[in-house]
Formats: sequence, C-alpha cells, structure tokens
Amino acid sequence: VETYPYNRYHPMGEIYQWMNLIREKYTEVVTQHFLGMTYEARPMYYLKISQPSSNHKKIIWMDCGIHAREWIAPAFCQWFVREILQNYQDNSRIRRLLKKLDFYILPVLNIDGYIYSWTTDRLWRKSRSSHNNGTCFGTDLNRNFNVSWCSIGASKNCADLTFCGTEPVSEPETKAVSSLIESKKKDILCFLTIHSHGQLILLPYGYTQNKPSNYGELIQVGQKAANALKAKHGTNYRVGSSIDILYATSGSSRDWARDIGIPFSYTFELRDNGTYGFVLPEAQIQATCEETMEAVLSILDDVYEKYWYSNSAG
Ligand code: 0X9
Ligand code: ZN
Repeated sequence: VETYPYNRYHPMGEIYQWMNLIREKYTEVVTQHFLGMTYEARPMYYLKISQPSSNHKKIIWMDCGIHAREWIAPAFCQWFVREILQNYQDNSRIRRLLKKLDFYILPVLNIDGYIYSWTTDRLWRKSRSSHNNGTCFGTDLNRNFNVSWCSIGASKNCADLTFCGTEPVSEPETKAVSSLIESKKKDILCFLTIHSHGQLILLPYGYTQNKPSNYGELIQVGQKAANALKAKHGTNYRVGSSIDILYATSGSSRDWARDIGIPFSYTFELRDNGTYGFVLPEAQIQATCEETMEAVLSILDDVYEKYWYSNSAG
C-alpha cells in the first residue's frame, strides 16, 4: 500500500488487489463488502471506513467510475481512501468526521466498461450489456436509475451514448447500487458521485427545472466546496443545478438519491475544462485529487455540522 502509485491510472486487476491490501492493512477501520455482480460477472465491492464508536453514525456514499472513460474518477476514490486512512489518527479534522460518519466508497461502479476502456476503446462510456441480438452494447448507467426514467436527455436507442436501458434499473450494476442505497437510505446523509470532465459541482435536478426543497443550502455548501477547491491550486469550478449549468438528464443516480430522501446529493465533474477531456494526463492526477479532496472535506464538514447542530437536514 505504501508503494502503490496514486498518481497513476490503474487497470481493474490492480484496483482489486489494492482493495485487498487496504483491507488487510487497516483491518481495524476498513471492511470490504460485496455489492453484486456486473453484467460480465465480475464482483463489485465497496470499502466501508468506520471507527468503532457508540455514536449512531450517518453514512457518506461516494462512487467513482460510473462512466468507463473518466479514469480520473476511480483515481480520486483511491486517493480519498488513502488520505482518510493515512490521516485519521493524527488529523483532528478527519478524526472528528469519523466519530459520526461512516464512509462507503465504491472505487469503480462500471467495472466492465472500465476494463473495456483499458483493453479496447479508451473512450468507452457505457456498461457492456448486449442489446438487439448483440448488435449494440452498453447502457449509460447514469441514465438507468429509477427517476423520471428516459424522459429527457437520454435515448431509447441502444447504439446511443446515453442509452437508458430497456427499463428503469435494467442493469445489474444499477440494481446493485440501488438496492444497497435503498436499504440504508435513512442513514445516508450525503451521496457523492464522481465524474469527469468540466470542473463542475452539480446538484439536483437534471430532469426538471424544479428545485429540491433544500436548494439554498445545497448551493451554499457546494459553493463553499468550490472555494476550498480553488484555494488549493487555483482551479475554477462552477456550482449549480445540473439542468441549469450542464444539460438535461433523466435517470441519474444523483437525482434518484435526492428523491429517495438523501438530503445532500452532488455530482462532481473533475478536471479538466476540455483541453485533454477524458484523457487527463497522469501528471495532473495529484493536483486534481488534492484539490478535490479539499472540496469533499468541505462538504463533509458542512453536512456534519448541519446534521448534528441544526434540524435542517434531518
Ligand atoms: O452526462 C452525464 O451523465 C454527466 N456528464 S459526463 O460528461 N460525466 O458524462 C453529467 C451528469 C450530471 N447529472 C445529471 N445531469 N443528472
Ligand atoms: Zn460521467
């Protein structure tokens, strides 16, 4: 674990091995949990980081790599896990968070697609499910959740990049995530889903101009996170509701999570702003992860405060 290069992109086999090493080295705080199998029958695992405590804890969910080609996202999930584990004993900020929060981290949601982006097509986005008698492949897993499914910003044509699947939650990967989140939703305070690119912090919704009931605090927490991010290396992010500052989407995990009652739900679109796009050079991994870490910690500090010291998000 000490020698694992966090400033490199890793193929899926190495990420599986990394999860095993992390679990073995940090047995007292990390457990690995099976979520389900992918379409191509690979196991999905998330890492749970939890300090034994008598407090009733809230859950922070973070997934990375729902889109295969966005390699910086899994790199950030791994970076985040390392930062938490290397610092939780000495760093009072992280120690405080872990007293009342458990972190659930899914480093690669779309494993089949991620592997395909390494072996065959660097710019692959979707999953690898087969459709129309094997004439087209892949569902956009971020259009397959059960929220206003395939109503806008998604396609029913399996050849399209935003193919929404054959029905809501038709894909094994979205089933696995949905059922875990559904079963824990009363305890989940914050849902973070990490993408690239565009340098955005997006909040619900993508499928409607309506605003969530806590829109004001979502904007405020998001803007503070963007300020913290910029303070690290000067990178500019925009913050806003998805449909306003990006484009319309239906069936996204973030909107679904908000609509089942998870108060703080955000999509991050990491670096860059289009120069390299999805093919962000490895030389930028470290700075991207450092600044994103500041933004995520800012959100976690805020949701921690808001949950335990006010009634606004209960
Ligand atoms: O299109 C997407 O799913 C995301 N952009 S990406 O370039 N990473 O593919 C945007 C997701 C934002 N979420 C919603 N608009 N619901
Ligand atoms: Zn994406």
